[in-house]
Amino acid sequence: MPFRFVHTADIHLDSPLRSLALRNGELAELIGNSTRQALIAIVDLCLEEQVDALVIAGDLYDGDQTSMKTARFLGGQMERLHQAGIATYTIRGNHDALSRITQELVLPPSVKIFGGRAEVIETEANGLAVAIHGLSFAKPQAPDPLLPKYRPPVAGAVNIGIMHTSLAGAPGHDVYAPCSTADLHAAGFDYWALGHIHQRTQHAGTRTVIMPGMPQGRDINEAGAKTVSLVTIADDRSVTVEERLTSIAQFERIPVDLAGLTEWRDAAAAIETALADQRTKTASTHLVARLRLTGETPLSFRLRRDIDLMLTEAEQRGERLGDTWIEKLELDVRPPGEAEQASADPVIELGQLMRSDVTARPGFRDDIRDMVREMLADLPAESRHFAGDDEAAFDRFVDHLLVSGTDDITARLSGAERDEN
Ligand SMILES: [Mn+2]
Repeated sequence: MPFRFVHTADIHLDSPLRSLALRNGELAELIGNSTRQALIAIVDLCLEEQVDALVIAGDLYDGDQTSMKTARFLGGQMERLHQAGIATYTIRGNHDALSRITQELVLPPSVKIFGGRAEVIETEANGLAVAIHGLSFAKPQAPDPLLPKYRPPVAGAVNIGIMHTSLAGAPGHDVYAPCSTADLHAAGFDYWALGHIHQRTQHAGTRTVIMPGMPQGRDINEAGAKTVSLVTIADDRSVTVEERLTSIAQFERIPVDLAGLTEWRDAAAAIETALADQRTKTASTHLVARLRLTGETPLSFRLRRDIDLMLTEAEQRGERLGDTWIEKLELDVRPPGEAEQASADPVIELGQLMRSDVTARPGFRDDIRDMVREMLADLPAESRHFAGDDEAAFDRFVDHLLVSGTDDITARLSGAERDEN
């Protein structure tokens, strides 16, 4: 009889909303509740598939400020597994290393939380000997490799390792329990249940090494459908992995080309077509769209001036499609043939002057940079990434502000002039 389990990580339960753009109360509630929905979906899957165990490879919680409400919710879900005779194996990652709620909350005895020293739990499922190895982060930082601390594989058993790791790491990101996938393949374990990186990857090699990604994205930078692994280890120790959908809502970037369109209603129709197209490709119940309007169109001025109206149009069409939300509407549209019109239209000429001359002046740029820095300082540290994480990215962000600010002023001037006609 095979040993079957569900492997997930990085649920970040009750993570606070990270997108300042979620001004729609209903949408904010949907996203705010989505990590809980994902955990419910994971437990449902465990029950439906009658698996032997649930494996959570760290960052179950989002931080040490996690409330007792979150803990009670978690306890209730663990209880459902316990009642069904399904064991839970979990480790702590960088986000839940210091969480006190796991100590304060009495979880069912079927839940094993590995400690800061490597341990191996030997169990038997359906006649197959299984050894489950785990090690928790004792602190939020883990700059040294943890693999050497794991116990050796148990002879004659199926060996499953649970580890929270940034693997080889990525430039600009902190390193957590660094480790090469080659070393994991060579460690003598049958399956490595990894966590930490939010994007799913199966690392090819002699053994099965999987970073499942998070089961529910929390903002546009965590776009796409999210899943967990349903794993079956047969008596001959062959491993079969199925990917199962868990995200209740999925973020998607949707480009909409408005090139050549002259009528407002045609632009709204183009948005509806793009939304409907993405809706059919979306596996999760809810689609949360970031629309980006592009192209040369005479509507450019009106779109910049009346973006709130077009947002309402898009929201209405999303409602009509069902379970389709607009997270943000971005504008990257230009008036057609700007160059030829320049001499004829003083507003366009002024716009070009601002872009080529005023915004390029060092004193002006420095003032804008200082203003942006001041505003960033007022935001929580974790919300500042949008303005770039290094000097070059910050400069690009300021460039973008100068260009879009110039376009906005030009649009307003042009709109004011037209209103008088
Ligand atoms: Mn992590």
